[in-house]
Amino acid sequence: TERYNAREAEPRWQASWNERKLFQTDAGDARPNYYVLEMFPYPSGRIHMGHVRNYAMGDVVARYKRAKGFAVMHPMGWDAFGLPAENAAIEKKVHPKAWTYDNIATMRDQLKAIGLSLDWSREIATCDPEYYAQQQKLFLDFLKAGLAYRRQSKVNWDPVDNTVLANEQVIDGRGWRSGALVEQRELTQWFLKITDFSEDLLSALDGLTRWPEKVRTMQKNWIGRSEGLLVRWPLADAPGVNAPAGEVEVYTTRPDTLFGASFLALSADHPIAKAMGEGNPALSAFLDECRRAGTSVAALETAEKKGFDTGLKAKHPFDPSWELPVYVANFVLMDYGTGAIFGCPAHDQRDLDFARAYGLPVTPVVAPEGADPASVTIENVAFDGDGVMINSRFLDGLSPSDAFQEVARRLEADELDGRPVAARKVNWRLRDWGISRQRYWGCPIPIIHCEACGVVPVPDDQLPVRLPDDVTFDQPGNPLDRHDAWRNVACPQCDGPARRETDTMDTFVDSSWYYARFTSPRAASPTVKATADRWLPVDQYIGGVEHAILHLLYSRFFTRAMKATGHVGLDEPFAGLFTQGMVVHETYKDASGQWVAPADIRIAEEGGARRATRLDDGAPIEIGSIEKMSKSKKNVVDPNDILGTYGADTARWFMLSDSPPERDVIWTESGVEGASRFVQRVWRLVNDAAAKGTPTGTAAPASVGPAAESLRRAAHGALARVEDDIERLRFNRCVAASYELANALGQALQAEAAPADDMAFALREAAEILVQILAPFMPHLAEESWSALGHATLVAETPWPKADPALLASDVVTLPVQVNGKKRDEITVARDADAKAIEALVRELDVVVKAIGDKPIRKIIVVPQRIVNVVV
Ligand code: ANZ
Ligand code: ZN
Repeated sequence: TERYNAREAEPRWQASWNERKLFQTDAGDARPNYYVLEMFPYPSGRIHMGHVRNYAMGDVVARYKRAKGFAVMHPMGWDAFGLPAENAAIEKKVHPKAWTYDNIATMRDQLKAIGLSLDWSREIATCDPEYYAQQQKLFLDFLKAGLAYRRQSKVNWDPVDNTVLANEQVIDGRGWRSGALVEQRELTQWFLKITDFSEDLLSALDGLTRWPEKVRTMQKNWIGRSEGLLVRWPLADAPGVNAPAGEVEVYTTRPDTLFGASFLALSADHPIAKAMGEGNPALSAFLDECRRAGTSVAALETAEKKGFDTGLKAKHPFDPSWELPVYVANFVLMDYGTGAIFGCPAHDQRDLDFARAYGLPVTPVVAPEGADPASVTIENVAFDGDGVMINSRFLDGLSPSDAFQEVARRLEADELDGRPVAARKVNWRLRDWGISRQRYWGCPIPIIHCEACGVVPVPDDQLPVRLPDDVTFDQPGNPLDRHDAWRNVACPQCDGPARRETDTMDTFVDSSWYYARFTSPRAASPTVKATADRWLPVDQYIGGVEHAILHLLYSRFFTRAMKATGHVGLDEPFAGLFTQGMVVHETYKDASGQWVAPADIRIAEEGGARRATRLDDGAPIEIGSIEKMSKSKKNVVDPNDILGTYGADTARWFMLSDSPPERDVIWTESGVEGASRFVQRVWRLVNDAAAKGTPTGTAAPASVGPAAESLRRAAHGALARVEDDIERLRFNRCVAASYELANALGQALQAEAAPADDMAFALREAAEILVQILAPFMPHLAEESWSALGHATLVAETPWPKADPALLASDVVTLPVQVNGKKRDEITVARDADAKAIEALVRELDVVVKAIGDKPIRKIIVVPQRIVNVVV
């Protein structure tokens, strides 16, 4: 047989799939539907290996489900708005639109070359007016429903470039281009009311049983429901201190630790801090410093804890004679709780760091269970575990949770100026979603500002608000602000002078509903509800774990908001979620410490050690750690090179072969070569089996000898395993099962020069099953092989074969293991294992060892093929 020529075969099969429109999903299709979706790519320029892995996984599921008789929707599109296009415009002087659509064209061709079973007729790009017109309608519907609103909020302001910066453009507190210290400015911005759904977004996570546990936990933490207490602390008179009289209200989730308090701390934006800053230059400078440091939670968590003693004293709610200092501290956020805390250093790490820096007392009030209260001390690690209350007067001896209740009960009953000292409060970390971006390359917010009428929604018949093409990037700032002809319009209500909103939407908005748009991608409304409801939720969503929080949470919110506005009839967009690992690669450095690309080196094995040298001059190269493929470390392998050398099937196969899909896969040249050899091996096996096997469609012979039976078992066993493993997305195990079947088929072919009828049948059957289980993974090789086996139809149109249960009867049995009549465990052993062997296994079982403790075993009763009982 000639070698299989992937470069010739792959485009040929892709053309036949296209001709037959095999992957287009028809709205009228009566079969049960299945929606598989991979997170759509940002058109950055080229497809990278991470994309190949992601889409290869989705394609296995799509092709398998199609073979199983589902009407499969498997669409593709482009998350096409965003900052990189504007940066390209500034740096390379290309228009964002041209840059984006060029990239899309390149990447579309690349994706097509991978042979993915995508329905390209549904392709969308979020920067198409056809798409964002509908997004503008959604926004206006949300506005009507009270799910969108305007308020003042902070932005990063670059005082040199006079422009707003996105968070990723602020590097170490400075503007990325100007290097100027970034300031926080207040702007009026648009918000979406995700907090209306906090409770539901949280509780519905429990129903998402086909989501990774870790993603659900991350969402839970992000939504951040906490139960706590608002506690009012009266301020002591402070002669000589310029302070408003009154009180400080704090929010705490640990009122049980109230007797361990050693200070109060205010946010730099707290009204008291602001008022005191007026007449106090030192404090005022400190407040400025806090505001500059960045407002992200991450920035606050890592920054050194700093404070400023205001000189104010607050009185303890249980003891007015106990006065605590009031600081302004950089780790207290204004938009959480009340913007003020009491610090309990012994039981909160931030408070402890702060107390150590400012010489404040550290009093433990919770002793770990079983510890001697007298000996509990805190060094540099705060204790946040459970235990028993100490040093806490009437709380001593209680558990922290009982102490919480006791404090709440007492302070709710106590009064200060005629109102309760404390009130219970549920707090949420989740904030409303600010979507205004002062950028050009995004979806225009369809609003007009009129001097007379105020905020006026753009009327339906004037939608979409299109982005103007004639913009310039020669000055910093948003080009829409400078585009008078676009900006200045007549008010739709009074016809008076008005101007358009020049902010565009956060690109996360674009990706929050694209999965719904795919169901009716050309409709003149955001969705066609009945069609959306037929396809949604997405049965299997696959993407990177980096989107575990924001993208998924925003999408879950959008689905709810779209339901509230009549566009869909469900709450949860993604029934199944899978987060795949990354593609990683070794790194290489030359003697001067510069990164070197894998393509520029040679690696040789010498006495078991690997040594690298540079291809051109033989200079030694240091082999470094294995890292995520990235341009900066030069350890990227371009999918195009791999496709050109080995073909798409090899790349797809290797991507899914080595590691479990949720883990990282290490890209190695030897691994790819191994995959490529397997492609050729399958091709030889198939041709050999075609020659020696029975013709297509021959029925099974009446009697089958042991050798043929054993091959049939191998084939049906592999088929059943692959089916089960695809359902569970365990692709690497499918690969292993395929290798085993290929081995069994290879051995049988070698043993049989002229097979009898039963073996001829088994050879053919095994070859066909092998091709069919490979088809979702290596679809081109599978078509070529299917045709070599004499089929006139495509394997892509062929139903998934059924494993014969009679050939699956396993030769192992599972036995329950009892200790004194109580079931503790089970073991799986060979059906014909003898009592002695079973006894030996049972003695070593962890649960048995634990259950009997140090008692001697009196007897082990083994009933072969039934049960084992250990008597102590
Ligand atoms: C006293 C205390 C003692 C606290 C202790 C914790 C441990 P979660 O659970 O995330 O809601 N806190 C409250 N408002 C804050 C703000 N605006 N900025 C920074 N920290 C703030 O966190 C609630 C806890 O975070 C609160 O409980 C408060 O510190 C702090 F051993 O009060 B705690
Ligand atoms: Zn008007």
